[in-house]
Amino acid sequence: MILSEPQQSLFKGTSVLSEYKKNLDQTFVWGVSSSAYQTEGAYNVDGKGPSIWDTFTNENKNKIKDKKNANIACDFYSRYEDDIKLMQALGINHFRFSISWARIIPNGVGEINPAGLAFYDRLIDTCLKYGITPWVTLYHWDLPQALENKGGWTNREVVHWFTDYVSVCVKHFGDRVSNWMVMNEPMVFVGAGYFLGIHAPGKRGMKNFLPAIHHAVLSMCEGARTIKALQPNAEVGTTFSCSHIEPYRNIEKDHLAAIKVDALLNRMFIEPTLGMGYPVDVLTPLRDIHKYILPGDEHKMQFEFDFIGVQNYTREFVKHSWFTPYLKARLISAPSRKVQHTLMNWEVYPEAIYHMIKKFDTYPGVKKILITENGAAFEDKHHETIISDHMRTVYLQDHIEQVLKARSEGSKVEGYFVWTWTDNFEWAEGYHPRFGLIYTDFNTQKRVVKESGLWYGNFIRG
Ligand code: IFM
Repeated sequence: MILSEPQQSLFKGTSVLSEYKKNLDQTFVWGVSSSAYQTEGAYNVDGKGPSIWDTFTNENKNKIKDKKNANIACDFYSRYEDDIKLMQALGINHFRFSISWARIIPNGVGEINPAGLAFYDRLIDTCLKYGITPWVTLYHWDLPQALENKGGWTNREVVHWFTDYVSVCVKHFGDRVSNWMVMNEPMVFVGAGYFLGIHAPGKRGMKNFLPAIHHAVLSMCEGARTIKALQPNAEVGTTFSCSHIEPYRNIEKDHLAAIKVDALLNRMFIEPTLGMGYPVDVLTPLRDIHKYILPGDEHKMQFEFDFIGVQNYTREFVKHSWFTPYLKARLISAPSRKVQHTLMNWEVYPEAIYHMIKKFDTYPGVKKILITENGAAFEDKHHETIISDHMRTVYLQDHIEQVLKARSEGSKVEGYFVWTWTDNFEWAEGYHPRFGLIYTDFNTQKRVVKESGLWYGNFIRG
C-alpha cells in the first residue's frame, strides 16, 4: 500500500522516535497546554471582573490583528466538559490550563467571586472524573484591570495582591490540584506589555519595564513560597520562554550582541530565582533595576522550584545594530533568512529545544525540567473527513525526538506539553495563527481533531 505524505508522518514513530519512546518510563508526562484568556470567553459573565486583556482588546482594537478580541474565544467556559471528554478519547491525560485572576477576585484584591471558584471547581472535577491530571498556571497574563489602574506590575504592592490571590486558589483547589505553575513566561508579558507596548496593558519604556521585571520576579518566588506553606506536598514550578540564540555573523560584534540577547530572553528571570542575581553585567542598559531592589529582596527573589517549565519554539539569529536603542542588537527574522518558518515567522529548528534543555539542565539549582509548551502555527488543509496539518505533525515529531534525545543523554526532562489543545486567541495576532491539535470553527464552536491530534494521541498511547 502506498501511503500519502500525511499518512506516512503518522507512522514515523516507528523509527528513532519510537525507539526513544520504548525506553521511556511510564512516569514521563505527556500533555497539552492552554490558558484562560485565550480559550474561556465568558469575559463578563457570572461576576467576572475585567482583565487588562479585556480592556486592551476592546479599547485598542488597532493593536490586534483584524481587531479581534477573546470575549468569546473557544467558549471553553461552557464547553469544557466536551473538550475534556475529547482529550480523554485521544488518550491525553495531563492538561495544563490557567486560572483567570479576575474571575476569582474581580477587583484583584478583596471580595471573592463564588461563581468564579465554582467554574474552576467544575473544570478540575471534570478533569479528575475523566482521569486527566490538572496542571494549573496561576498567572497567564490576564491581570485584573482594577490592579492595572493602580500601576499593575510596576507597583510593588502587586507582590501582596498576587500572593493573596495565590493563597485563595491554593486553599480552595489544593485538595485536588497538586501541580502548580506560578507564572507563564514572565519575560513575554513584561517585555511585550511594559516595554514594547504591543501586549496589554500597552505600556512602554524602561521606567515601566524595570520595576515590572523586579516585581514579577518577587511575585513568582513569594507566590511559590505561599503555595508550599499551604500545601507542602505540592509540586511547584514556574515557566520560562526561551529561544536558542546564535550570532548572525562570526564576528565579535555579533557574538557580543548574541550574549546580550541571550541574557535578556533566557537568563533574566531564571537566574535571580537561583540566587545568581540579574545578568546585568552583560546587560548593562538594565543596570538601573537595582534601584527597585530593596534590602531583604535578595532572599525574597529566590525559590527552590520543584520543576521549571521550559517553553521553546525556535532559535534566533542576532546581529549588532547601532540603531537599536539600549541593546544595540537586533534579530534577523526567519523569512529574511529564507529558512522554513511557521505562521508566526518563527524558524522551524528542532535542535533549539535540545539546546535549551541542555542550557537549563546545567544550572545546579534546576531540579527537574518539563517542556510546558512547544508547538507550531501552520495553515490547516480541510478535506472531507479530516483536517490535515502535516507540517505540525512533523514539527511535533521532530521536537519530541530532540526532547527525548536530551533525556536519553541524562538531562532531567520529565514531561512534554503541546501548545495547544484547541485553536485559540493568539494575543496580538488574533485568531489567524492556529496552533491547535483540535480545529476550532469560531463561528459554530465545532471542534474537529486534526491529523496532528490523532498522531499525538496514538503516540502517547504507544
Ligand atoms: O499562545 C502563546 C502562549 O500564550 C504563551 N506561549 C507562546 C504561545 C504561542 O505564541
